[in-house]
Amino acid sequence: MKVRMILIAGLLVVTWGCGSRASAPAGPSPAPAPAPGGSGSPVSIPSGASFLTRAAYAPNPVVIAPGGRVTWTNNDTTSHTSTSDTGTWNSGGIAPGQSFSRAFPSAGSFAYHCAFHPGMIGVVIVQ
Ligand SMILES: [Cu+2]
Repeated sequence: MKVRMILIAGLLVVTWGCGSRASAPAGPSPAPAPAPGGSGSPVSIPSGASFLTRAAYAPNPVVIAPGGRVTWTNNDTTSHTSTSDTGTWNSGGIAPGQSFSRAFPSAGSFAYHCAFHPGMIGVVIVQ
């Protein structure tokens, strides 16, 4: 009985704490903005990418600092992927208009391609 009351009191404190913190910045920006100020380098998959080989990802190569993030956005009308040549990552199908993001913690040169269209190739350079 005593234990249960302590638990309830604890829950109340926790919920109250969260509530007050959430409403503190009284501004109309509820969405957790993905890295405003841009720690993510954008890579576009342009229209007709299936036939663009090295231009299927732009920019190519994309150069970032260690710990940086690359966000691929599919601006084509068919699905594509960002798939590591060595299997380190695989976005799965990125539908038109969708994007995929990944961080690269350590330096190196990381080749990738599209799993659906192997002619589409790109490189992420982390330095
Ligand atoms: Cu593709």
